Amino acid sequence: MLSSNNYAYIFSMNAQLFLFRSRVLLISTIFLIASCDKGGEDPRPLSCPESDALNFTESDGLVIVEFEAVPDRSAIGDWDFRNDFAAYEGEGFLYWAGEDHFSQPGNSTLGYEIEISNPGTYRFIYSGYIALGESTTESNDLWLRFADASDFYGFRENDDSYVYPKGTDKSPNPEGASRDGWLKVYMNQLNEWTYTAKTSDNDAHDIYVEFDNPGTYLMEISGRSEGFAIDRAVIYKEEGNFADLGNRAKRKEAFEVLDGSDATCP
Ligand SMILES: [Ca+2]
Repeated sequence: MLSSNNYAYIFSMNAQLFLFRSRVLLISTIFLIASCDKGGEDPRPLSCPESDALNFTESDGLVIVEFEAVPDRSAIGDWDFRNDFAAYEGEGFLYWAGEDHFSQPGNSTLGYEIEISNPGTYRFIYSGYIALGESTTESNDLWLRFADASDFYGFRENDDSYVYPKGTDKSPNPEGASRDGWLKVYMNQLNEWTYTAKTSDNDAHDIYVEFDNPGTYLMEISGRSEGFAIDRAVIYKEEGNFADLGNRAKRKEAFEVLDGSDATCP
């Protein structure tokens, strides 16, 4: 038979267990609410699968475009949708499986609409990967054009040098290939996705695009070097967290913040 002391002990144990369970429940509830809050922030699909157009929106001076976010992956010409190597963002990446088109842009052109609400000067970089061979100067570029932007050019800060695409009646033009408003955009890093983008051969300039007014602008890419893979484009104002990203280490550190973040679909 249990004495009153035993009952008191059992009651005490039950009370402590209840208290413990209550605390667990409270912590779980707080966690759940926090999770729901995070999920409730206007969730965006990672690659806009239901979007009719390739439309991305700028927010706080930043646009993230997943190159694989195309409405129909079976209709992208000589680009291959892939997700079979390395740590990519979104659902995968595009790989140029066509021939080299070193002097002729416009092959398997893909267009991505970008909705800009904060006009100004934006820098363009992509996450690219040399996915064929082991040369830092082959399978390392694509063609890029912003035909309806207010301006589109290469710029190098240390000597205040500008280069404009051929076919735009602006000069000087980049060294090497350029045509019909397109810039050849290259990188030179092996064995990893690298955020960068340069134009003008042996004369590296960063890539900039100017949007003078709010509106929707078209970014086009087309294939240039067989074996080059592209994961995402980041188009951003060089302000705040994205100021002073001159070298690869700084870019890598800054853009780790964007790892796992969604493409900025509408
Ligand atoms: Ca991607």
